Amino acid sequence: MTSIPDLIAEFRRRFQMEPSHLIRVPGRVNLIGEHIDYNGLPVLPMAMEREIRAVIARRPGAEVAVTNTVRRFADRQFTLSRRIPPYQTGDWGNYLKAGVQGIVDWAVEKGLEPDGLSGFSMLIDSDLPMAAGLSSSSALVVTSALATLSAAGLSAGRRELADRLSVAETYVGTLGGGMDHASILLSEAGAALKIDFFPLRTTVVPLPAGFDFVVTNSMITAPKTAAARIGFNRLSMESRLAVMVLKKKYEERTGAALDNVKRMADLYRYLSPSEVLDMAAGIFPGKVWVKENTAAALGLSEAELDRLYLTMRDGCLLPVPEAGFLFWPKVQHAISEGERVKDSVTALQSGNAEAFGRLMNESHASCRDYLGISCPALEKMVTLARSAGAIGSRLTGAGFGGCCVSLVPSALSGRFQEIMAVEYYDKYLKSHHPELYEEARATGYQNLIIVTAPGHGATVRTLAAGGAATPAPATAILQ
Ligand code: NG1
Repeated sequence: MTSIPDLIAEFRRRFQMEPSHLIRVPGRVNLIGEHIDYNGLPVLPMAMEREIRAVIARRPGAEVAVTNTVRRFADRQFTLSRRIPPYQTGDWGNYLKAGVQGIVDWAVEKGLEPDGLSGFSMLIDSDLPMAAGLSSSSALVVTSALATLSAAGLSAGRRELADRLSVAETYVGTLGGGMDHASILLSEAGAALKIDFFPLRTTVVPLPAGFDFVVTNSMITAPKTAAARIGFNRLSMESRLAVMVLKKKYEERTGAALDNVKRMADLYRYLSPSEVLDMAAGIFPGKVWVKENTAAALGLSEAELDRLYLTMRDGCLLPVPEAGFLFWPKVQHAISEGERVKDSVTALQSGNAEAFGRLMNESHASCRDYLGISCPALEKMVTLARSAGAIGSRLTGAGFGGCCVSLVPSALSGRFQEIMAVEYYDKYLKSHHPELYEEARATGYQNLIIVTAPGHGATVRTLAAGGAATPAPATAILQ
């Protein structure tokens, strides 16, 4: 990663101007609680010590010009306006636009005119693996949002930004939840963060002494953009539909109205998790759920079902999977994973690393069996990790590839990393994905096997007048 003085020098070279702010935004690794944030259920991630770094300067007018130290990410330039039109689906610039648009919307809601915001120049650098389930996309959204605030000299609360930016990221077309932005903005160094949603609440959770969290990158890429976003969106759409069917059936049976129920967590205001599971067991299994019977169960026409639940932001319809909607496994995962997060917090608060490790393993099995988001490479990785000494190992993030996180006794950590290097990269990857093996060698194993302590949330610092290389103390841009 480029040092901060070099990044500042590079900014001057590329833009011929002095930078005013340094923005640092970490990635996150989710320890447990996968694919349930959009169900409103709690999650337990920690911020990583890998991050995006950006230096920026305000520029006159409304142009936003962004350049990346990695040339693969072509320069992007666009105009800040009330409605910023997106680039083509899949363009990295959409994450930048999502962050800027998020602040424009926030400003308008606060009664500020978008004219009060300003364009900016930004140079980005990162040592955070991309498309690997470590939240590089949300880190980019947060970076561009903080740049927009900094250029305008505005300040915002971390919590309100986390809420705002999780909605803002849907600009790129994914129906994700709020875990990433909350973890990135609200984490405290040295601990994990339990995050509850609607309303957003956080609890600092201690991590066991004498253990390392080792993140290993399978090299199978897990992008959420383009075609892969259909796979991701289908998971959140099926969960949402399943909840609506449960709500409707309950109302029909009892005659009671369940108000404001949109997500699994909302049902828990009326029913316990095991009551929801029992009810779901009586409704979903043994039937193929297609548009016709799903629409009928909800009292909708198929056209209404399409419009209300199956239309993505770009207007495309989510296809119905060949086997029909898989409501029952989604419900089983969401309910059990939510309970595992609660049990994990209890285990960690009482220093029971073994119990937490078991819950990590159970979470992995649930992600694989109920959500279908594992793949042969991830299965190989967790199996190797457990036999190399991890007391818990699971895929982390959106899945379909990306990374695993393993809980490893510190005394075994060095040996664990050597075994993973040889057994996964040099043997498995080389024989099963030779092209990825070459890429792994070029990337360097130190960027693929990452031991990370829990890091702190994003920071914005002003750079001393004249662009002195030493950042001045944190400003109040983030409160
Ligand atoms: P990653 O791992 O960054 O692709 C995505 C979602 C999260 C969460 C996880 C799965 C976004 C921005 N991120 O994260 O909200 O649903 O998948 O637990 O949509």
